Amino acid sequence: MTRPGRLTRRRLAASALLAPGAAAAERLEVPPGMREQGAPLDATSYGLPAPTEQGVRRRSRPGREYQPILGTAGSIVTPLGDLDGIVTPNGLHFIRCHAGIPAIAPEQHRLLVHGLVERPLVFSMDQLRRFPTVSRLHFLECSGNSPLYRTARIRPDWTAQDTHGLLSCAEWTGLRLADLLAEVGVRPEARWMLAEGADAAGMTRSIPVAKALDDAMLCWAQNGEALRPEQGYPLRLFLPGYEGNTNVKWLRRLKLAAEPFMTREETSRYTGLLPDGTARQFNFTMHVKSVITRPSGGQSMGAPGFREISGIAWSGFGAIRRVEVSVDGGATWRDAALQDPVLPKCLTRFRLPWQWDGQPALLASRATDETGAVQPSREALLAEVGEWFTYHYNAILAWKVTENGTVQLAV
Ligand SMILES: Nc1nc2c(c(=O)[nH]1)N[C@H]1C(S)=C(S)[C@@H](COP(=O)(O)O)O[C@H]1N2
Ligand SMILES: [Mo]
Repeated sequence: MTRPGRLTRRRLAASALLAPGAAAAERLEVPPGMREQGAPLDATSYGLPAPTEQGVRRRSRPGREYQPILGTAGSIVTPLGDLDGIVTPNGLHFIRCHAGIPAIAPEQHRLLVHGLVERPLVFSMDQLRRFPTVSRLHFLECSGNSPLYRTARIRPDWTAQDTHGLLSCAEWTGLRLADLLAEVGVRPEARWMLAEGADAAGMTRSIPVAKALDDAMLCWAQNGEALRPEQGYPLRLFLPGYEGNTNVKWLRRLKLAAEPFMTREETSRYTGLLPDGTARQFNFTMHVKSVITRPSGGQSMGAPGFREISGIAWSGFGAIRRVEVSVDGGATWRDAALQDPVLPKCLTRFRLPWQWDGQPALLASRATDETGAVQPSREALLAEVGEWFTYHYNAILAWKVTENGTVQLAV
């Protein structure tokens, strides 16, 4: 197996980092400093990005015109093309809601655990916080991310926010669901667990008990602070690697049972129709996937010269092992360097140095996870699931760099 390359000093030195003449054109002078005092410190502020960065925002999904305000059922997406590293700032985490964002007072919130358990119990937030706590970095992806199965509505001006923005990554903090289930005593016949939210959506999903006892968490914090209201404040179920929908927000009830509950969200929704007329149900785990975020749709290249191609890769089945990058539409591939940390069920940042000669190029990335699963081509994915499948699109995506330096979606 080829090891991913490292960005060594020698490789960097060998490439001309700047467009010729960039520094020499200006006189070498110390850039001017401020002569006046800066803005005073607001001692009780909650910080905001620099005014010139405030265009980096979530927005509605493509398809129709972008809308400033959505109804209570909708999604808004993360600006992946503007972000660095792997962590999504809380104010930019994507949002998917089926009945708006409920306002829940934490001191009144309760979690009921019942069904096939020895001791049905109700927990307050204070009681939940007395369990041992864990923090883990994980991605969260809506299984409806990347609406690219049917080409009719796809437009070349879509950005990475449009194609992949129902995806975020955060450090999630809470308790291990296994510890809570030990407290109530799961009966041996219990194979499934219903999770229900307190919002008006009546969001309910059946989760295998095996997952609940494995790495499931009940979270109250993301990236060091309390969950945002839109992410499920004060409590959400977090199932690493599972499709976004199963990560029930505003969690109020867990019920253990022998059989799955066959709720709306796992029958008429979140199933996939296969070519033979059967449906793929309980398609929980998000498949291996990647996208180049820089350069990506809507960005412009500027003058020819050195560019770092950079993007993110992830898999719900474990850690990313390898990311290959092509600049010629898949004719040839090179191993990208994987930026530490490379964690299971988490975004991994990859990077590849590239000398752009000013000619048209077709940039694509292909991820492999630790199970050996390789991200499929669009043709291979469609051949497997057919043209009427809806969720879990994970095919390789290409960005077209044009001669005048614009970057467009090429699918
Ligand atoms: N109670 C409740 N939980 C929910 C939802 C919801 O509408 N209500 N939406 C689900 C869907 S479809 C997704 S993709 C994720 C999105 O999580 P986020 O809004 O924190 O990004 O939450 C899931 N959990
Ligand atoms: Mo979703």
